[in-house]
Amino acid sequence: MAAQRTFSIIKPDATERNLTGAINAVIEKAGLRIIGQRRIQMTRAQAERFYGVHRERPFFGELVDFMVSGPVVVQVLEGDDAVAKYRDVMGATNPAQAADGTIRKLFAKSIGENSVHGSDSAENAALEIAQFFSEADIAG
Ligand code: 3AN
Repeated sequence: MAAQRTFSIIKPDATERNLTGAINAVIEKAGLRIIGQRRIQMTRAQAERFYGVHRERPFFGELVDFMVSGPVVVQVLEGDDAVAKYRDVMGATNPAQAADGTIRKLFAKSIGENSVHGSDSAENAALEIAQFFSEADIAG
């Protein structure tokens, strides 16, 4: 199978607890390669655009506030079936329901402060990667 890319964010609850390396270790152990990575302070406009599909959801304001509350690490991951594989590695949105060994089971604080984002489809991965990376900043 050809290598696929997905987009990941290590969220403020995780950067605040100095967990970037621990999360990257789980990602790499699962066989995904980190082929692009940048630590940024997201602007409110970036967060609102990124989570635009959730604009009508009751937690939208809280979600945007959280995503701009501290630095995040945006990443491009590559590997066989990377989108589905990273969703497996992340675990369920609600850490109480996440499987043992997943990033959210290991590290997430709550359904909102759940440590990582991962794209839900290859199409969205391409759009999300393009929001934060130019090809010059990705080396596979
Ligand atoms: P996932 O990140 O697992 O794909 P989505 O796409 O349903 O989950 O939700 C996007 C983000 O919105 C989640 N990662 C989480 O931070 C936040 N979120 C989802 N559901 C809730 C909720 N009920 N209350 C607060 N925040 C939520």
